[in-house]
Amino acid sequence: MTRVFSGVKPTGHLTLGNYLGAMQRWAAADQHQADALFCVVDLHALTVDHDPARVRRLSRQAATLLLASGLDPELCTVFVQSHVDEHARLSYVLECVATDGEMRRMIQYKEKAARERVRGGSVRLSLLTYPVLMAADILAYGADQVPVGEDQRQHVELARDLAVRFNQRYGHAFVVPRATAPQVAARVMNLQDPASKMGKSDDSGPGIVYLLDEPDVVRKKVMRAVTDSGREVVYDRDARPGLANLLEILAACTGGNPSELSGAYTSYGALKKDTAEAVVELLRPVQDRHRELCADPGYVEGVLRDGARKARAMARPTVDAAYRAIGLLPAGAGAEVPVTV
Ligand code: AQP
Repeated sequence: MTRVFSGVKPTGHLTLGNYLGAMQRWAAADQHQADALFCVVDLHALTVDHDPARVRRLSRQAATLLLASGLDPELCTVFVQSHVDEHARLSYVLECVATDGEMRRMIQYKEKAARERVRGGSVRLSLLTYPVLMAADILAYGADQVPVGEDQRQHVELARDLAVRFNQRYGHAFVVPRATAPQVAARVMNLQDPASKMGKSDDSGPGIVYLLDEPDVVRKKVMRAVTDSGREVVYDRDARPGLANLLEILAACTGGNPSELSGAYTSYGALKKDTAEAVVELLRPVQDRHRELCADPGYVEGVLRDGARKARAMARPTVDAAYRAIGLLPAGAGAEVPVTV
C-alpha cells in the first residue's frame, strides 16, 4: 500500500494556502487511499526567531486544525514531530550524506535567511539544515508520496537525492519518495501582493486568509484583493497574477477549473464576491469542528499520544537499519563484533 507522509509547521496561524495546497487533499483523498501519516513538525518552527509559549500554542492549534479539517485517527496517524525521537536521530545521519552546497541552494533558505537579516536577526544554523530534518521526516516512514504545495517541492527533491545517495553508498535503507501537488492552488499567492506566496509567518495580515478568520474578515480580505489593471476576466498567471490567484482559489474551493470559471465573469467585483463566499463556505465546517475539538482538549491529546506511539513503531526499524548501514555499532552488540581494525 502507498505510504504517505506530510506535515505543517507551527510558525504561525494556518492559512488558506496551507489548506488548499495541502490539508484539503490529505483529508479528502490521501487518508482514504493510503497508509498515511500527518505531523505537526514543531522542530521546524525553531529554525527562526520564536517564542516558546507561542510555538506550544500554535502546535496544539495546528493539531486541532488537522483533525478539524477532516483527518480521522481511525484512518491515518496524526502526531507531533518532537514526540518521536527518530526524526532527530535520522536527521544527523542524513547530514552526513548531504552537502553544504546542496543546503545553500535551497530557495526557502535563501529567502528566509535574507528576511532574518533584514529584520536585524541572526540566521540559525538549523534554518540551513532544516531540509535535511524534513528529509528525515519523510524517509523514516518509508513514505513514497509526499503531498505538498509547490513551495516544498525542492525539499522533497532533496529527500529523494539523499535517499538515492544513501542507498547507493551504504545499501538499501530508504524508499525514494516523490512530491505530489494539487492541480490548482498549488501556490496560493498573497492577496495584497500576488507576486509573493501566501505565507503564515509573513507580516502582511490583510493579504493572508487564516483558517480561523471570521467570515466577515475573510470577505473583507478577498474583496480588497489586489487585482490587475484591465477589465476583462481572463486566466493568465503571468500577465494577470492577482486575477489568476482569485480564479484558482475559487476553483479549488468549488472543484472547478480556473480557465473555465473566468468565462463566467464579466466583472472583478462579481468574481471577488463569489470567491469570498466560496472561501467562507469552505472554512465554515472546519471552524465549527475546531470549536468542538477545543472544548475537548483531552481528545486531541489522546489522538496525539496514540499517533506518536504508532509513528515511533513505524520509524524505529528504518532508522535502526540506517544506523547499522552507515557503520554505527548497534547498542549491546559490542561483544558480537570481531575487532579487526
Ligand atoms: N501559499 C501556499 N499555497 C499552497 N500551498 C502552501 N503551503 C504553504 N503555503 C502554501 C503548503 O502547506 C503545507 C504546510 O506548509 P508548512 O507548514 O510546511 O510551511 P511552508 O511550506 O514553509 O509555508 P508557510 O505556511 O508559508 O510557512 P512559513 O511562513 O513558516 O514558511 C506544505 O505542503 C506547503 O507546501
